[in-house]
Amino acid sequence: MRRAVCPGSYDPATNGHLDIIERSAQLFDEVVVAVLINKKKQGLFSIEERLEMLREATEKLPNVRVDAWHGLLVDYCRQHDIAAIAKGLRSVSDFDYELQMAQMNRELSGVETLLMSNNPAFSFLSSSLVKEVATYGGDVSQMVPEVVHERLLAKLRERE
Ligand code: COD
Repeated sequence: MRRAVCPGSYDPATNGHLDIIERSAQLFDEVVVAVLINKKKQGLFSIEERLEMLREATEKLPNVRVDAWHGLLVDYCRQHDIAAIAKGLRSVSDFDYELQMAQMNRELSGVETLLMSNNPAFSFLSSSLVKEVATYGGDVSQMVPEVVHERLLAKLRERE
């Protein structure tokens, strides 16, 4: 079975993330969307909330599952027999960092990285910009899955 992982912080998932997940699901038999836990970074959403939103946003994709991991991504790949890391590239600035991580991960474990050119319609999207725009009342409904939009508005109301 050909398995890939789509790793990220997903705080929260955007339509750019979903595009890469859907395209990966067409290329691989199974895709794991892995929320990487960074204990040094306090996110807006808890890990459990991110997992719930991702599960709902990907429920129509039968070969996609969602998981969380703390530690090196390559250790997750080894433990789950995953041969490829699938990611999206938005820009040249993404490329430098993604290439460095791809080379490091290959050196550590032999796991290959597939860098997919992103859909230009989502080039400007990042979780942090979406949060910032929503915080100041901007409309992000077309930039994130519906479940994320609802949870984001609720979270921001809670914080008021
Ligand atoms: N369009 C297309 N793709 C997108 C878009 C978009 N608009 N936005 C994001 N993506 C894709 C990119 O491929 C990105 O890499 C991925 O989604 C995740 O994005 P984020 O912002 O949710 O997550 P990051 O960038 O914070 O994730 C970094 C990782 C968690 C993947 C990385 O830090 C990691 O692997 N950490 C685990 C520890 C480890 O192994 N470290 C050593 C690395 S060599």
